[in-house]
Amino acid sequence: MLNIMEQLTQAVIKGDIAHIDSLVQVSLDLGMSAQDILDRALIPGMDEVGHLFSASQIFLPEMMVSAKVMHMALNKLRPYIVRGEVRRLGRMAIGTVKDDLHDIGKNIVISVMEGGGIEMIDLGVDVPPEKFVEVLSNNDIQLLGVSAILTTVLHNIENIISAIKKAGVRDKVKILIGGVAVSSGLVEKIGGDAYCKDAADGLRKAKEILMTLKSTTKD
Ligand code: B12
Repeated sequence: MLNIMEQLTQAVIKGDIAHIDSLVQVSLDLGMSAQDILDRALIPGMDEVGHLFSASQIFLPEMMVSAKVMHMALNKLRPYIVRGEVRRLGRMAIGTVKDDLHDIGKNIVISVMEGGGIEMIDLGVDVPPEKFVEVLSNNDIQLLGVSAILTTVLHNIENIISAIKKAGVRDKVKILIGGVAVSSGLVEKIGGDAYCKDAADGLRKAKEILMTLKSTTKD
C-alpha cells in the first residue's frame, strides 16, 4: 500500500484528475505542510513525468494531463502557502520568457513570494521583452522575475536584459532568474542579479535584496 505522499506523486505521473483534489485534502488533514506536499510529492512527480517523456515512454498529451493535475493541486494548496500576509516588503513582476509556455514553476514562485510578503504582478507566459520593460516603466517595482524552462529560449533572457538597458531602467530593478534551463554561470554571464534554484531560494534572495535596498535608501 502506497503512503499518501507516494499516492500524490503517482497521481501526478498518471494524470489522475479524478483523485488529486481529495488526495491533497487528505495530506493536509494529516497535517502535512503545503511546502512538503510540493517538494516531497508533487515536484518529484513532475520530474518523473519529464524523465518518462525524455525516454519516449509518455508523449505530449500525457504530459499535458499531468500538468493539469499539478495546476489543480497548486490551486488547492495556494491558500495554505499564501496566508493573508498584510506586510508588503516590496513589489515584483514575473513572467516566463518568449516562446516558453511552462508556468507551473512560475506559479509556485508567485505563491511562495506572496506568502513571504512580496506583492506579485504576473505577466504570464511567452512574454516578449517589451512587456517586461513596460511593466517596469509603469509601476513601482523593485524586483523582476524571469522564468525559462526550455534550453531553446535562453537567448530570450538576454534580450530582456538588453531591452531593459536600452530603455534606461536597468538601475531601477534587480533581476532574479530561475528555471531548469538556467544556471548561476549563465545568470552571471548575461548580467542578471540572482540565480534562483527554486522558489524558496528566490524568496530568500528577494528578501536579501529588498533589505539591502531599504538600508541604502535610508543612508
Ligand atoms: C509540465 C511540462 C510541460 C507542460 C507545461 C504546462 C505548464 N502549464 O507549465 C506542457 C505539456 C505544455 C509542456 C510542453 C512542452 N515541453 Co515540457 N515539460 C514539462 C515538465 C514535465 C515539468 C515542468 C514543471 O512544471 N516542473 C515543475 C516545476 C515546479 O519546476 P520548474 O519549472 O523548474 O520551477 C521551479 C524552479 O526551476 C524555480 N523557478 C522557475 N522559474 C523561476 C523564476 C524565478 C524568478 C525564480 C525565483 C524561481 C524559478 O522555482 C520553481 C519552483 O520551485 C518538464 C520536465 C521537468 N522535469 O522539468 C518538461 C520539459 C521542460 N518540457 C520539455 C519539452 C521538450 C517540451 C515541448 C517542446 C514538447 C513538445 N514536443 O512540444 C513543449 C514546449 C512548449 C513551449 N513552447 O513551452 C523538455 C525541455 C527540454 C529542454 N532541454 O529544453 C522537458 C525538460 C522534458 C524533457 N525531459 O524532455 N511541457
